[in-house]
Amino acid sequence: MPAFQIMSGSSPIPTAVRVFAPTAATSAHAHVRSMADYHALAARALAQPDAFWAEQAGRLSWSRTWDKVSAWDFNQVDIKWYLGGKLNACHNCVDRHVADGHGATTALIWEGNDPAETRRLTYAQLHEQVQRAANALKALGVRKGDRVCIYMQMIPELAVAVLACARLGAVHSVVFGAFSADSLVTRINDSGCKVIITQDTGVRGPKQDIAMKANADLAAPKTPSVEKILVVRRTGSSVTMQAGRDSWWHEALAAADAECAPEVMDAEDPLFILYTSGSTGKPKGALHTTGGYLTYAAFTFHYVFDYKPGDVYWCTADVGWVTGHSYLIYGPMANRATVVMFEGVPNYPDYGRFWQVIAKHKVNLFYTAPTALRALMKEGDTWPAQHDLSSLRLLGSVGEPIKEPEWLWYHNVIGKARCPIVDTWWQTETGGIMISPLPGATPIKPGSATLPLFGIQPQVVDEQGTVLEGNDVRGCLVLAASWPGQMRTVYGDHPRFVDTYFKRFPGKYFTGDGCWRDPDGYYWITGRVDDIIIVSGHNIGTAEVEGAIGQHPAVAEAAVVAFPHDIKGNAIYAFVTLKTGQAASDEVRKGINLKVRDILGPHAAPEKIQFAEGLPKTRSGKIMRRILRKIAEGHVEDLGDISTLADPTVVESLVSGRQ
Ligand code: 7RM
Repeated sequence: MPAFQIMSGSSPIPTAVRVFAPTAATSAHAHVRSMADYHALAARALAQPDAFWAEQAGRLSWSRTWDKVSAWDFNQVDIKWYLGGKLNACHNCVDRHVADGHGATTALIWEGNDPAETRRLTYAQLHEQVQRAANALKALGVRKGDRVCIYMQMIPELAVAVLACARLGAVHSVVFGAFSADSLVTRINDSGCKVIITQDTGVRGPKQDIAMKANADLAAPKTPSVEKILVVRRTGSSVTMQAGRDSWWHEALAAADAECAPEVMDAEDPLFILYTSGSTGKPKGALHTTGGYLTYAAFTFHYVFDYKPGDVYWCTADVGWVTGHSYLIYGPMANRATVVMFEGVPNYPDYGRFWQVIAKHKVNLFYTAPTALRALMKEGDTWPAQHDLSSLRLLGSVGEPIKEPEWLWYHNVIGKARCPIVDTWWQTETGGIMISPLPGATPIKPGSATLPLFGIQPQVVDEQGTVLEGNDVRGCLVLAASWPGQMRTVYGDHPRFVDTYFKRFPGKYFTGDGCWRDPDGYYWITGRVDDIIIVSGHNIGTAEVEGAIGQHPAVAEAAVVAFPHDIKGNAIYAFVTLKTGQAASDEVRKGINLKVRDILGPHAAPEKIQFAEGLPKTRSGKIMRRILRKIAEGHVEDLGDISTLADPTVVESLVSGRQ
C-alpha cells in the first residue's frame, strides 16, 4: 500500500499531494534500493565528479581510455568529455554483445501497424544487418564525418540505418517521417547531408501509402548536397527511382559484404544531429558527440528503468524525437536490452492497441508520453481491461508534466497500483534523463519529476539570476555543472548555442523551463518560461493552470495561452478537449472556472474557454502554443509554419471555434 500524506503550506501546486513510496517488491531487486543509497551515490558524484563519470564510462567498451574525464567551461561555452578516449557507438550497442556470447538474445521486437505483422531481430542478426548496411552506405560514398539524413517511419531498418551510420562515423540526422518535403529541405541543407535513407511509402494507423520517397524526390532538387537516395521497400507501392541517384536498400544490402569493421571514433567526434523545431525561427541542429552521449544514455537507462537481463522494454517514442534516439536505440542497446519498436498508433485498429501489444510481447517496462495516456484515458477503462497487463513492472512518462488525473489512471488502471511511474524530465539538449525518480528508492509525488540523477546539479534562479537556496522556491531551472550527455553546439552555429543557453544566466546552462522546488526539494516543472503568463502582475505557469483545468471530471486535456486584456494586461484563454461522451456546455465552462479558482485562485481563472476537438501538437506530443496564442489574439491569417504538426487539420476547426 502506498503511503498517504498531505502537504501543507501555500504551495503553487494545487492538490493535496499523495506520496507513493516504492513497494518492497520493487526495492528488493532494484539497482538503487533506498534513499540512503541514492543520497550516498549523489554525494559521491558531487564530491568527485570525474571519478564518478569515469566509472559510468566503464559501462562502455573503449578502444583507448580517455586522458582526461572532463574539460568544460560554461563561460567560454566549451564542453568536452572523455578527452582522448576512442570508441565506436555501434560496436558498443551491437558487436560486443555478440562477442560476449549474447548473439541469440533478442535485440528488437518489431510490431507492425497491422497487428498480424511482427518481426524479431537477435543481436547476431542485427550485427549482420548493420555491417551490410554500413558497407552499402560506404559504396554510396559515405565516409566518417559525412552527414546522412534518415527520413523513415518506425521500421526495423530505421534502427539499422542509425547504427550503420554510427558504425562508419557518419553523422546521422533523423527527420520525423511525418515532416513535409519543405521541412526536409531546411534540415538537409542546414547540415549538408550527402545521402537520404528513406522508404517507398509508410503506413500509420488507418493511413496507407504515406508519401516518403516522393517527398525525398521533391526535396532533392532543392538540396544540392544530396548525391544518393537509398530506399527501403516497406509497402511495395510503386515509386520513381532515378537512375544513378537512387538505389534499393534490399539490393544494396544483398550485394554488400557481411563484414565491416567499426570506425574508431574520438569521444568528441559527432554522433548525430537532431533538429528541434523551437517555437520560432529556423530549427536548431543539436549536436551530440560519441563518448559522452553514449555513456549518459547507457547510465540513465540502467538506473531509471532499472533494467535487468531478460526484461522486455517498450518505448513508444518515434526515433524522430530524441526519446527514440536515447531510449529506443542507444541507451537500451548499450545495455543489451530487448526493445519493442512499434510502427502504429495507439488507436488502431482500436483504443486497446498499446495494451494488446503489452500482453502479446509480455512487456515489463513501458515508456510513453502523457499525451498518449490522455488520449487513451479519454476512451475509458474497458480497453485496457480486455488485455493481460500483469507482465508490467515499471511505467515511464516523458515529454511534458504528467498531471494527476492521467498519473492516477496510469497507476491504477494500467499498473494495477503495483508499478512505479518514472516521470522523466529531460530535453533534446541534455541527451538523456536528468530529473527522475529511481523506481526502487524515490517516494513519488504524482506530477513531480522528483529529484536529480547522480551528478546532475539543477538550481532554481530568479529573473536576475540569483540562485534561490533552500526549498519551496520558484524560478527558472538551470544546470550549474556539465554532464556527459550535454549537447556540444548548434550544428554550424555556435553563437546561437551560446545565445540560447548560456547568455541569460552567465556561467550556467539555461533549460528554458520554469520550476518549483517544493518543501521536500522535489522538482515540479511549471512549463516553458516563455509561456509564463502574467495576469495583473501574477506569474502563472501554463502547466499549473492546465493541471487545474484537468481536475474537472469532464476534461480530457487543456492548453492555455495569454491574450491581451485592457485591465489585467493579459488574460488567460483556455482550449479544452472533453472526454468522449461529454458534451460542451456553459455549465462545464462554469465548472472549469470554479475548479481553477478553487485550486489556484481567482487570478488564474480563464477569461475565455474554447472547447476543441483536438489541440495542435508536434509529433512528440508537445502543444504548439505559438499557434494557440495567435488564435487567442485573433491573428488567424498568419499562423506561421504548421507543417510539423502531427495533425495540421485541427487548426482549421480551432480557428472557426474562436471565442
Ligand atoms: C525528452 C524531451 C524538452 C522539453 C522540456 C520540458 C518538457 C520533457 C518533461 C517535461 C515536465 C517532464 N525532449 N518536458 N519531459 N516537462 N515533465 N517529465 O521531451 O527536447 O522534445 O523537449 O519538454 O519543457 O524542456 S524535448
